[in-house]
Amino acid sequence: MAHALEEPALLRHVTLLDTTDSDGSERNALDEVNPRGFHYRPPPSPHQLTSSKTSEANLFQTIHMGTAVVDRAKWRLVVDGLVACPFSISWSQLLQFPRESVTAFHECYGSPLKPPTTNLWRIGNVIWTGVPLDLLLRLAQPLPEARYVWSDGLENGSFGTVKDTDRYQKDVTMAKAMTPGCLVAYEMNGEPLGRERGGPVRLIIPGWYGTNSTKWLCRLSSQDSRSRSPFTTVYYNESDPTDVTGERKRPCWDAEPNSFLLTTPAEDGEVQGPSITVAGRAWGAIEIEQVSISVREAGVWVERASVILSERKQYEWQHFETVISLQPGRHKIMARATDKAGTIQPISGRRNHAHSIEINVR
Ligand SMILES: Nc1nc2c(c(=O)[nH]1)N[C@H]1C(S)=C(S)[C@@H](COP(=O)(O)O)O[C@H]1N2
Ligand SMILES: [Mo]
Repeated sequence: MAHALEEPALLRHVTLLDTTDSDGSERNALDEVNPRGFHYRPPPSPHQLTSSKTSEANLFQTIHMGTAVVDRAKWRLVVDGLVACPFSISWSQLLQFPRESVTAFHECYGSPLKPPTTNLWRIGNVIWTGVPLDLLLRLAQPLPEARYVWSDGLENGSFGTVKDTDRYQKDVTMAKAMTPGCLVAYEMNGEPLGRERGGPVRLIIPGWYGTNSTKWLCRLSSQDSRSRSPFTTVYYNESDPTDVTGERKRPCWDAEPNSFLLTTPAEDGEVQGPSITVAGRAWGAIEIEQVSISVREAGVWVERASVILSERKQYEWQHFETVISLQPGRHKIMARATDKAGTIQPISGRRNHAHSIEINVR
């Protein structure tokens, strides 16, 4: 992005720090964690996600340890670590920076306490607005060895087997952090971020699972290694399905190709045949190229249609629609997405396994 020229002028809007490692005072903006404990608000079922943009009310929420109640007057974002020019920014300083918006699917990886075999449809598509992440990082001038950016959330607490952790912390590669669309966000769908959404300010890493988009953001630290937080080691560090030994771990970063069947036919709905409109949405870290529609016949999936998707804007989910012909009776229909790198959604055994529905054709 062409942010380099604006940088010197933007230094007026930050407070320079004399240490490259924060003293932790940014954490004073936390008033309390209330309520404490895990909170999950499910989305509607996939076929009810009929609008192309997901409203606040229809977007799932996932909170591990509790909701941070943040004092915006005390809030500061520290940008430190392996950088030449560490600084902090207050809320009013942040508003002096250029703002950008990104339309992106927002998908939860699913519970890290459960095996990766259930497809949970924790998905939506929204517009985030805030300051481009690369702009803030460039202003701090990361050293060449800084290959990761650690992001800290203000809350503390317990989750699963991990007790009394002082913060939520995630990491993102410097390479990804520098790409367009990554934001230090303060609005969703044009509205200020609510408390449960991570307000006043959260990180957005579009294309990656939601877990990487740290809410109640207070620190961005450039580092030469991955974070050792429970949320990057104990959790969200899964067995790499491409490793035959099953021993290698990989971070839950890029969202794998995924899709769901939408509007018509609705789950268990009865529809008039023989021409059936099959529609849905597909998404992934890498743009989806095509979706194949199959019908279960005598115990096997038989492909009936292959839809080439139109070009994706930013990281939005992509719509697909096609017509297939079905005889009267009960039918099982499946959608399977393939991304531009050629990765196909698995039929079973993974969080992103293909969605299928059953319909009665008249
Ligand atoms: N600080 C903090 N950030 C967080 C979380 C959290 O518990 N604490 N949950 C993560 C997870 S797992 C997801 S899926 C997204 C959910 O964002 P949402 O609740 O706005 O949908 O936030 C991520 N960021
Ligand atoms: Mo999540």
